[in-house]
Amino acid sequence: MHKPLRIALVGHGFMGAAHSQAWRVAPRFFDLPLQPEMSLLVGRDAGRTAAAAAKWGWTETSTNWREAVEREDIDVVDIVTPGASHAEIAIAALEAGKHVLCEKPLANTVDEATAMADAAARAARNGVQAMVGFTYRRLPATTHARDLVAGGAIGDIRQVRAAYLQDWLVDPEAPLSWRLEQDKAGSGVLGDLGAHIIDLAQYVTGRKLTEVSGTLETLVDSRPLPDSAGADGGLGGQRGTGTARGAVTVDDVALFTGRFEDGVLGTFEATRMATGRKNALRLEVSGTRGAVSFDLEDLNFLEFYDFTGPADRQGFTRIMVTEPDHPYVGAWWPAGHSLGYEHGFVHQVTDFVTAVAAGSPPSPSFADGLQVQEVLDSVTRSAATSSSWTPVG
Ligand code: SOE
Repeated sequence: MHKPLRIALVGHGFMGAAHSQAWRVAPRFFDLPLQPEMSLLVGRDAGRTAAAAAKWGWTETSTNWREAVEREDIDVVDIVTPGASHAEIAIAALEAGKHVLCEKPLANTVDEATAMADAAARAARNGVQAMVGFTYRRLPATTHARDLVAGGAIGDIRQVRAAYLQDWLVDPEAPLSWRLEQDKAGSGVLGDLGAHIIDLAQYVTGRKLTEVSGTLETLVDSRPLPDSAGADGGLGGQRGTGTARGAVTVDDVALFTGRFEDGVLGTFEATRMATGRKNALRLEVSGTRGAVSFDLEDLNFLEFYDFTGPADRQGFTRIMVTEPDHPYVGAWWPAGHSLGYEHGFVHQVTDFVTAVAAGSPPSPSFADGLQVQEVLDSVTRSAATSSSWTPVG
């Protein structure tokens, strides 16, 4: 039996469920070097927190996140609250010597993200680890895409196309939620979905964005209030029965062009207005020898184009990334037995626990999260000033 790793999860909405499932399942499929224990679930409302704890299997509950930070019998603080509280909780936890896993985007502002990255750097000197949850890096197909690109399979990168398309705001009567309020979420679709494609494009290409030029748009600026606080920011959901409306204070469409450090151009589109697209994160990287193309709505596949083969046999090959040799797959089912959305979260905690046990910095680090925050901030500044190219950082 491995040494226990006692986890406190702060938050229990959509991401709380995804992380809870990951903590529960990871040690059953992966041979983890430490044994995660689901010790404490923290939420603002005692009744709802207790119900979530019973559903997901957390031993104790609290309505005060400081308990997670102060208790000696907690090793990891996992943060899945709206972005506005990430910095305060993460910094306090790191200063108390807790390892921290924090949902993306790392924070709501560059200043907060900088303070978090500084706290993580200080904590690292004492063997305390911090990681930001860019989950989509940890799907077998995206990791395989990264490996193919790094191994030269597509040659020199010529162009990048990234999009994250959802449609839950197409209906002007879809209710308000915290994701649409700037004081809680920081930004709208840019930070929520744009952050994912920025991270994934940089991860798969192995290159950082250095300048951007963008536009942000709020197409529906007020929405009906939901009936109860229970509608905690799930995507879409039912509108309330009353007539009261609240202001939407963030963007619902974000478009930008980015230049990577070696001059390669990319286009980025993040939207909740893409009618019919439910959760379509798409990334295509074109190179001199080939291309890779991924779509989250078809996540067991990676398309690969080999530009070096005979011309009469060229075409995108749909690689089914479900063989035991593919990243992460060997721990799951027999070959060809597909994986789903939640597996990325299981892989995330697996990699996190492995890094904590090894005493080595996990990736993506808080410094990586800060760099994504700088890209988001540059897009916002570019949009606000209508300037063509705005440097990152
Ligand atoms: C969490 O990783 C997250 O980014 C959510 O916040 C988005 O809204 C979701 O649709 C994709 O995942």
